[in-house]
Amino acid sequence: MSRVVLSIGSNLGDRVARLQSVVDALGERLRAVSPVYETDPWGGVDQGPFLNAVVIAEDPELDGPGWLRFAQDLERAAERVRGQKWGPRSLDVDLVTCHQGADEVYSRADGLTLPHPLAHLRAFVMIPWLAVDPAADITVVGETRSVVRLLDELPAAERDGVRLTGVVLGLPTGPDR
Ligand code: PH2
Ligand code: MG
Ligand code: MG
Repeated sequence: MSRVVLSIGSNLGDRVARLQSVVDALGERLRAVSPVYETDPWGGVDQGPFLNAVVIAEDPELDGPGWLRFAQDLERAAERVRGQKWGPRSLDVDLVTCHQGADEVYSRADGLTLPHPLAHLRAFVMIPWLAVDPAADITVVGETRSVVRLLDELPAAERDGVRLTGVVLGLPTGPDR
């Protein structure tokens, strides 16, 4: 069994529909969905605001590379064009952390980077993550760090750039829900 934390974002087109597509694709593997936040663009590219959320999911079969393929398939389905680094996108699905049983997956190979090397610098990842897992932690350069503390260490302006919206992503419906 693997458990993944995904950061999802969109700043092009129907942003809510793009985020909802991830929740829909996870179906009964979904364990938690954060509120949706509108966030100032991070990374220095002049572009429109993002909608961001974090989802937590479990799957009995998928491993790290499997979750990466899942994420890339969804980005493709959203007609994502690989453009400018940190630039606008219809849908971005990033793996933040992945646990295989009790073990945190560590990878720097084949395009699979886990844990996400920038998550601890991004209020748009940490604020939604804490909303669904107040005890979240992440390994930063070999050290386990609490996400609450990491967020606290960011400049206030970064936290202020993440604003709660009233948008709620609909949970998947199905025969066993
Ligand atoms: N994603 C980026 C670059 N900058 N800024 C915000 N606020 N949210 C994002 O999801 C985001 C970003 C590229 O992945
Ligand atoms: Mg990203
Ligand atoms: Mg990405």
